[in-house]
Amino acid sequence: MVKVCDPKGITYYKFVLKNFFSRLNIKNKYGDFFLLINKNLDTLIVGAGFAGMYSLYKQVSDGFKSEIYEQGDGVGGTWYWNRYPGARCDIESMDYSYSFSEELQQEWNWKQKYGTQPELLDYANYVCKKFDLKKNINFNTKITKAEFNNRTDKWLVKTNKNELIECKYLILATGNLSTPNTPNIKGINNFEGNVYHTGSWPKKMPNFEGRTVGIIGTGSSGVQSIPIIAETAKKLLIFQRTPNFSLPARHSELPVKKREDYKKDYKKYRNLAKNSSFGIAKYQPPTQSAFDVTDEERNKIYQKAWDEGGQAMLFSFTDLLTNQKANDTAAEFVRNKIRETVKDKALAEQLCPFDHPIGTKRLCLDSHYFETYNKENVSLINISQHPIDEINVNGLKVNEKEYLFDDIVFATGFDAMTGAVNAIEISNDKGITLKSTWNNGPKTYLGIMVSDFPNLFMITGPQSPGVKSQMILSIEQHVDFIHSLIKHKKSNNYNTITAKAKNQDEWVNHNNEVAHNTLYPLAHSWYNGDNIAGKTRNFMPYVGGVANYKNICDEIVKDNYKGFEFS
Ligand code: N01
Repeated sequence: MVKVCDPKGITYYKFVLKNFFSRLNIKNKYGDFFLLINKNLDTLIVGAGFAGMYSLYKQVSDGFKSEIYEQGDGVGGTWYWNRYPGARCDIESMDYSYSFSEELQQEWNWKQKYGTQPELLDYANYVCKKFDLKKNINFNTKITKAEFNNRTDKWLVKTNKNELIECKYLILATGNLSTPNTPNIKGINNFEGNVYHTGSWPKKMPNFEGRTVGIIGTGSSGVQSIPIIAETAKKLLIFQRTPNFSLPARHSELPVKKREDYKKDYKKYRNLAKNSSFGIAKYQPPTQSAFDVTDEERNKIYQKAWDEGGQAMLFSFTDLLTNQKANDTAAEFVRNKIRETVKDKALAEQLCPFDHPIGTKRLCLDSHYFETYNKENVSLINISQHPIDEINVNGLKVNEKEYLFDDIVFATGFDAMTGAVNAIEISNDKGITLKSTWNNGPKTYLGIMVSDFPNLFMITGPQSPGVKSQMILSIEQHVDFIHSLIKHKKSNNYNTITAKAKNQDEWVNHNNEVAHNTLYPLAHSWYNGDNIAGKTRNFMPYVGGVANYKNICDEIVKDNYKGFEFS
């Protein structure tokens, strides 16, 4: 219910609001026309992607008064914003889907082996409708600030519409790759043509026919969109700072028989996924080292995985992500494929990655990415030795050379994992902001809570397997865990839950230890925060594997929620 402060609530809110605004240094005279939304919410969830939707479903099903606030005008999160040409999931759709409802997984029919963005968005809308979630979602509303009040043990949350809402629990379902990064290049605002970012693509697909397009970035978004843009653009200029490893996805329609067979055994596949490292049923832990076989046998194994498509290659041997020499065998196999595909030998060499071990950046999956460089209308501009000097009215300049185009596409990624959380000014009862506590890199307990920030939860936050796993599986595991914490608190009449600092420190150390036993930290990547100027370098995802992580969480629950403090 929306209302202007009623006289009954006035004293209480007067205090809270004054406190809230004085700290935020906003000159605002409370008492005049302040819009207070008095909803008696148990839970406020930020974001209506897959994490937010499942969290809402779970909360409402158990009788909690819960609502989502979402800045877009629809559900779907990643799949709502990333509408760029060629956008699709790099995990097969039979895996990349909710498992919490048997009815849902039986009645939804995936059409493509890898879900396309439109298909995934349809799925999100279908789920929203099926579980009647819309009535509890506030669209077009951005959460800007949140402050914990230790008198009421509640969060006071502010929206971009100048509304204030109180809730007991604040759940951040804000996504790991949801804050687009546009690099700070000189003159960036001077360009007079159309400007696009893959991470916030317009709903109406632009028509590139007959146009010259410049694209910056060759990560997953660039690798997916480049072949499609090249199909219609008169000219495509690709500005590449670092080449990337990419494997053929081998997309296809999903044969009906395969889909129905999978459905018959869904329980088995979901269990296999839960007990794997990356949360994908078919990628079970390998059993042999790359050096347990001869060179010829190894290449046969890589070739089989290459022909199969997807990320199978990475699961060929136990030591690909821990031993540089083992990794080199896979990396060279892929470089040779690039050399075989790209006709111009010098160009092929420029497309070969040498700067990082294969798999230590998110491995791209493509459809004819390298083949695209054989097209006459496509040019690679290698900016590894010389960055872009400036963007100007008609294009950009590199090393004094001018490149002209009609449209520019930034495929320049995201402020990953912490960007969306830090975009909300979250402060605890001592007035300390979460952003400032994360100045030297994020610290969390299990990627779920942060000590000193009571009743605040993150779904797939830093130091959890999220981005290194089948995301929806990790989302479900986190939502279930958070829900069990909240129910435990409620049934024992506690007011607050928080993570203990000591356990948080131990968890962060464990994360670092696990990561530093692998090759992951060697790459310059968003996993380390390297792509954002000024961001402290810190390996953020948990790479100990989905199954290990789940076992740790289960043990914590058995041990009376070890590391969490209820008061
Ligand atoms: O972003 P990225 P992305 N000048 O950070 C370049 C997921 N995803 O949107 O490598 C010039 O990977 C930058 O260069 P460099 C997936 O997890 C999934 O492509 O830093 N270039 C790089 O080439 C993925 O990992 C799918 O030297 C600049 C590119 O921009 C994550 O999202 C599809 C630059 C950014 O690559 C992010 O992928 C898409 C500058 N100033 C995304 N700044 C699926 O398939 C940046 N770059 C599910």
